[in-house]
Amino acid sequence: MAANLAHTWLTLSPAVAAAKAAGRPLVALESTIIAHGMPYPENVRTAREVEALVRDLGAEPATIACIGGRIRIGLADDDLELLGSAVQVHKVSRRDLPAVLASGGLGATTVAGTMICAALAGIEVFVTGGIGGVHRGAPETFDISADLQELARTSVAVVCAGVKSILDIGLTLEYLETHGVPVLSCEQDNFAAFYTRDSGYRADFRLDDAADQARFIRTKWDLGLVGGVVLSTPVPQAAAMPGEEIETLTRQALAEATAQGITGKAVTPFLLARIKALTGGRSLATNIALVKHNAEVGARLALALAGSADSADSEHGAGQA
Ligand code: PSU
Ligand code: MN
Repeated sequence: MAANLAHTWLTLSPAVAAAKAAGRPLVALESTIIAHGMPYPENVRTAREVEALVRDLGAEPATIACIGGRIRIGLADDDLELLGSAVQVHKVSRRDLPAVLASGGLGATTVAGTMICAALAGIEVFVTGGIGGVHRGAPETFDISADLQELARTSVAVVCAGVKSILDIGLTLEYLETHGVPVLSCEQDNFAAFYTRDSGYRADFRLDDAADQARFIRTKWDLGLVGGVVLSTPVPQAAAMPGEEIETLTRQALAEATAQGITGKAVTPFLLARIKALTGGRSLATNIALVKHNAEVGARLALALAGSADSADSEHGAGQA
């Protein structure tokens, strides 16, 4: 009953509704990356370019946000402009979703928030930049992104360039293993590290081909194994940043966060903003390049998954525990 009521909060854009009706593959895109992850106007331009990339590959992009008390699946150009330029946009994870919808506020969905909304809309593939994870120092602070719990419970495949080294990548992978979330990698054996290609940690399974990725994911859901799958793909070589430089700047940003007493949901945006500033904006070009690459990988996966949908019980995909 709750799941049916939840659907009444959704508003699909005409393009998304048409794609759904025609059984064409959809790719969900998050909005926190627009509102809190990149500066204006590059954020809006990138969001539009990513949507165009997905469309060119034959899938329909569905950027997700909370606007005027509705979960909007697929945004118009002026919605993207609003999210990218508004001064106050809520960062919406699982905890925050009821508050922003009930109050009619403007909310950008995180990986966790976007997964929930994508699942409600029946979208199986979601492309982002990097997922949240276990923060360095989490043994003391308990700061573990709600993204990881969401991956454990909500059946959406999340394409990303790994996680940023502002996090403890080893502990993030341990946490995902504990919760039964498979971590796939394409183009290399190791899990990616966002600004750099190699985290130094192996992914669970390497699957370069979209058809193989789709078969893996469909098999998991066919088996009734509820929950997400992480598909990591590295930033293109030409756009990657030097690893030592990122590590030095990350340590500096972390020290500043501690010194300024930054906690809770403010931690990730603070670290992202500081690293952007400390690299003199160079990290932004890397960020844009990796998101676009992720979009290509995600669109191919969505096409492959749509091709495999006939053999599957659709209730297993894109559902919640
Ligand atoms: N990591 C990035 N860029 C981002 C985020 C994470 O490299 O924009 C955003 C995503 O929306 C992610 C959220 O879901 O931050 C995680 O925040 P927290 O650590 O507060 O759960
Ligand atoms: Mn956190």
